[in-house]
Parts: sequence; structure tokens; C-alpha cells
Amino acid sequence: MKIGLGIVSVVLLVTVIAIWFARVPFTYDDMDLNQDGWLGLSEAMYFFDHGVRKVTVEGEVCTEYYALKDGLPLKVVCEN
Ligand SMILES: [Ca+2]
Repeated sequence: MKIGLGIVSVVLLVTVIAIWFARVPFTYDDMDLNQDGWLGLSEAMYFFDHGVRKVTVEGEVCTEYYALKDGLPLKVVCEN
């Protein structure tokens, strides 16, 4: 019984993490801020609370993702 509950918990946790990764526009490497190969909870939460704003880069309108915590840019995506 306890093993079955453990398996269900792991499957649920993996599902939640997969859904979360599908929602955020960042790669694992983007979010691994200290480049240690592991995504810490604080790193994940830093990227989870993000906003989107338009910026101009070399005359092109791009999308900038920024951290709500401190307003620092996380990633800039341009069409071209
Ligand atoms: Ca890390």
C-alpha cells in the first residue's frame, strides 16, 4: 500500500514538473543560473514569477522575459 502511494506521488510530481516546464518559455540551461547542472528550487521559482514586455533591439521589436522579483531580464526573443 505504501509503495503504491509512493509511486502515485512520484508520477504526480513528475506530471506537475512536466506541466510547469511546458508553461515556462525557458530551457533547463536558461534556468540553471549557477551552471552547476542542477535546477534548484530557488532558481525555478525565480523564473516561474516572470513578466513579458516588448523591447527594441537594433531596431527590431523583441519580447523580453523578466523576473518579477527584481525586474532583471531573463531572456530576449526576437522574431529574426
Ligand atoms: Ca543550478
